[in-house]
This record gives sequence, C-alpha cells and structure tokens, in this order.
Amino acid sequence: MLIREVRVTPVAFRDPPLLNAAGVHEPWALRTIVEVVTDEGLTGLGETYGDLPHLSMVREAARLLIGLDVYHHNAVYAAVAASVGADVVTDHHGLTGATTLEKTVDRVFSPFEVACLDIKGKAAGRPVADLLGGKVRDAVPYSAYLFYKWAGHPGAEPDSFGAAPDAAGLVEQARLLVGEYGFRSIKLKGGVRPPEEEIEATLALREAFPGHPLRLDPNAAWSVETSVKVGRALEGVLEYLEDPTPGIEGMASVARRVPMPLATNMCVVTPEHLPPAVRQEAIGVLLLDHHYWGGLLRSSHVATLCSTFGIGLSMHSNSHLGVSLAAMTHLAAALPAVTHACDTHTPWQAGQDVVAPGALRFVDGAVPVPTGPGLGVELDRDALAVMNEHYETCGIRSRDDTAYMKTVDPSFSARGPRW
Ligand code: GKR
Ligand code: MG
Repeated sequence: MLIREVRVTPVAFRDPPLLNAAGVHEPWALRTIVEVVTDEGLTGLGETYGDLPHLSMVREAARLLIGLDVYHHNAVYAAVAASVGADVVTDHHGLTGATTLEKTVDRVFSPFEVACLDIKGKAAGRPVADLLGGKVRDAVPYSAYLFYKWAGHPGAEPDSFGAAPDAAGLVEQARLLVGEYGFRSIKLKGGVRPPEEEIEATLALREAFPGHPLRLDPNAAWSVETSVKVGRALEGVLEYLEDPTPGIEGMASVARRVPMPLATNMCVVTPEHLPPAVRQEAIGVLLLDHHYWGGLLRSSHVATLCSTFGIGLSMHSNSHLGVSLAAMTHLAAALPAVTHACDTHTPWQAGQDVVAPGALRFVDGAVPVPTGPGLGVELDRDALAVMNEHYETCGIRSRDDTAYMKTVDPSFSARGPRW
C-alpha cells in the first residue's frame, strides 16, 4: 500500500502558565499533526512537536515518502534519515535531554511511523495495540501531573486551574485533578522552588494522598549533593525520583546514595545512552517517549531491552493532543514491562483537541484502549482548522519557557544545576 500524499499541519492551543526548571509555559503550545494518505484511500494520523526547526524537517521528510510502502518501516526510516542529513539541529523541546543525530532522526520519523501503524490497523481492522503484540491491559493508568503555577498568564484573567505557588496550592491542584480524572498516582514537577520547599510540598501531598504513589521531577536542577539530601529526606515517600541531577555519571553517583530508584527522560534519551547507563546503574526507571524514541515499534524494542537489564518503565509527556494520547495508550497497553502509571499533560488542555470527542476518556485515572481500527481516533477537521489558525496568529514559532519567564523576571536563569 503506497503513500500518495502527506499533509503536515501545525497547530496551537492554549496552555496555562506551568512552571519548570527552564521557566514557564507560554500562552500557546505548538504541535504538528501529520496525515499520511495511501493509494487505497486510507489515512493514518501522527502527532509531533510544533517548533519551527522540527516542523521544517518534518515537512522536508514528508516530500521523500511519496511512493513508499506503509509496510516498509525501514525504507521510511531510511528516507527520513536521508532528509535529515548529518546536520544535528539543536531542536530541544521542553526538558528532554541531549540532542543527537539519531534522536533527531527518531523524532522526525515518529509521526510517520505512527501514521503508518494507524493505516495498517485500519487495513487489518485491528487496533494498533494488536500490531504491537496485543494489549496486556484494557486501560492505561496515567498520573496526575502537578505543576507550580501562576493564577493566569501575566495581564490575563486567572484560569480555571487557579494558582499553585506553594504546598497548599499543589495539594489543592492535586485534589482538583484526582477528583476530576480519578488519577491514582501523582507526579510533581519540581526544580522551581528551593529543594526544602519541594520536600515540604511532597510531604504535604503524601499526607493528603496516603495511598497514591508519588514522584518528584526537578529536571536536573540539583547538584549531586542536593539530590542526595532530598532523596534521603524523602525515603519511603517517593516511588521514584526523576532526573534530580544532570548526566549519566551524576545520576549514577546519586543512585548509589539514595534509597529510591532514579527515573529519567533526560540522561537516557537515545539508544547510545543505554549501555553506559546500564553499566553505571544510573537509573531504575526509564520514561519512554515514542515522540523521540522513533515511534511505537522502536519504543517497544527499547522496553524489551530495559526489562532485560531490570529497568522499570513509565512514560514521559510534553504538552500534547489526542493523537499522541491515543498512540501513548496503545503503546503502554501492549508493553508488559510498563511498571508505573504514565505521564500525560492532557488535563492542562482543558478539553481542546484535534480528535473527535468520544474515543478517549479517563476512567479512574486510566484511559481505556480505543477499540476501533488503527489508533481508534478520528480528526475533528473543524477543530484542526481553528487550531491551525491559532498557530498562524499566535506569534510563537518555538517553545521558549526561559525567554517567557524572563519577560516577568529578567534575572531568571535556567542554567543548572541551580541548587
Ligand atoms: O511540560 O514543563 C513541562 C515539562 O517540564 C516537560 O517539558 C518535561 O519534558 O514533562 C517533562 C519531564 O518529565 O521532564
Ligand atoms: Mg521528567
């Protein structure tokens, strides 16, 4: 079945002011929706980052895919690799660690791979999870993803989530998300307030939610010594501590001295990072992310490798829409090795989406695996057009949490480790 056309549509949707070690989310988050159309009239969907350097590479790769067979993932990968060439662009998005040539190719390939799987699922009349080995769970558990947060964007009305400047605000935010979605695990985005305050916030969450596994993720904002202090202070409180400090060596030094496993979506982000991380016993949990691990099949191979080396699995997220949530859900549903609830930013979208309502929902904090063929979601074309219009007019072309933070606090620096 041959690729006849590829449509690449950048979109923007409203994003609340969520704080992290790099700064704060801008008023609009960007994504790119990819539609692959075949000679048999089937269309497959993919979703990826919307930052301009990445979007340009996705557009360039799309041109080279015309005429390729959707069943030939290796040929599609080779075409993408050829289009990216040897120019590693520093297309960081959010806090996802190093940029390497392989990771860049994997990032560009991912939405096309997902779209091809969507098409193959539609052709076979089977959900994507069946193409990945079949589901081992009917619903995928996600965690409540808490952020320190301003009441609203500067100069705008407060949003419906409210402010979360401290422990009490975060507990309130957790009550809101757990109440509405039924989440059974909680993740706190740290690296924002001094570590003592983030310990206090984590302990407040533990008291308010005694049965919920908790994680804390400062995105490498701490030195090794600070990480060890925080890790020891939170003994018995965290299921894992995520990216406390930069680099595999730094993580390994912390891992040897704290009681809980360390998790990462920053120091192991491409295959070449796995051998040193395994050798140095730097991580106990990998947060997979098909958007930069080269799609769903490559991610499932990485998952198998992790199991071999006794590394547990969770899933990383950045601000995303429903095509990504569907893909993440099919992948996690088909991976026996997923040991922890996955991350998602979905609640922060506040209902904005490019997929037609109905296929994706949260039940007790988990998303039931869509049962329709392929990803099981359909594009809402009106919503896509509106979000594309937002992209054209929003004025943002690449995510830059640091520059946005500096408009409010000119002395802010994202250079780490900060504490
Ligand atoms: O959305 O601000 C955010 C997160 O901080 C994101 O950019 C990170 O990549 O969620 C991510 C993480 O777990 O590190
Ligand atoms: Mg993280």
